[in-house]
Amino acid sequence: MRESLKDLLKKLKSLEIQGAKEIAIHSLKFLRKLAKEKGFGKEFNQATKKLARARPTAVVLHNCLEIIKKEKKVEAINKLLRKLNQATKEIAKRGSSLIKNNYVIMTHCHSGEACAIIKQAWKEGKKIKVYATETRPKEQGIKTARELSKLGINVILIVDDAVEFFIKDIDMVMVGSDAMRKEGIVNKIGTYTMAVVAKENKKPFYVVGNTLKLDRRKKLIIEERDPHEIYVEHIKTLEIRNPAFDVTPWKYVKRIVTEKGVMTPANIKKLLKSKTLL
Ligand code: RUB
Repeated sequence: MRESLKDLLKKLKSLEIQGAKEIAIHSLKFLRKLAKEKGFGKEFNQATKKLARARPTAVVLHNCLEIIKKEKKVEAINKLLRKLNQATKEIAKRGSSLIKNNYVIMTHCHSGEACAIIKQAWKEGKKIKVYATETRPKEQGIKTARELSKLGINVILIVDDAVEFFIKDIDMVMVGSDAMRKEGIVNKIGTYTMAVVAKENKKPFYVVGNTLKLDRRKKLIIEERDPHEIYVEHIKTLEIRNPAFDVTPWKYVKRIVTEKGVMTPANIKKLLKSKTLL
């Protein structure tokens, strides 16, 4: 039986399904089933709108929907799913070449693509160590720490505020991305701080992202989440803000690992000017 749209939206909004790529993959699989049963009509359009709104900053799904809207074919969805999975494999190989034996890597939140690189380096026999930030308030960094340490990788889980404390111990920062825009890299809140701390300490800051993360939307959309994720007590004069993402300016980024190669910020800015989505 097909999972209901309501259930999928709940999983997306609660972060049971999280990370730009997974958000797109789960949504595409849902839409594929819907299209097979009901075609690309009104119900399909309504579902795409709701899914796109669930996590608006992550641009992969948005880009995929633009392609599907033009092609209106199940094969277009299949092609995108294949493309996303193939991209991760390419990214893992290309990114792993940046990791030397005995490297210490710092990462933030849970990025499937950044984890794929770290796992690949481990698989290639490199001895590595990973600092993973807890990632307040929803603690996706614990997912990263569990996933990598269960493979046997030495992971050190730290609170977000300990980035500066440990930065001297690391060789590189490797984080994922929700969107790559002209303004910079959009990723989990705290990424910008990590980038500044890295720069201050002359540590290279690498970003990972498949090319469906190129964000040519005019408006930068930063999702603001439920304040209750931070604190629940209601006090009249207490305001709680919970932005989920920030934008790291390009000047902090050393290289971006994409499925098409390890790129400079200038390469990405050039790609952003071209219109082709794939
Ligand atoms: C996840 C996050 C990830 C990017 C990239 O935020 O910021 O770094 O989405 O993930 P959230 P991936 O947990 O709020 O979705 O590499 O898996 O596409």
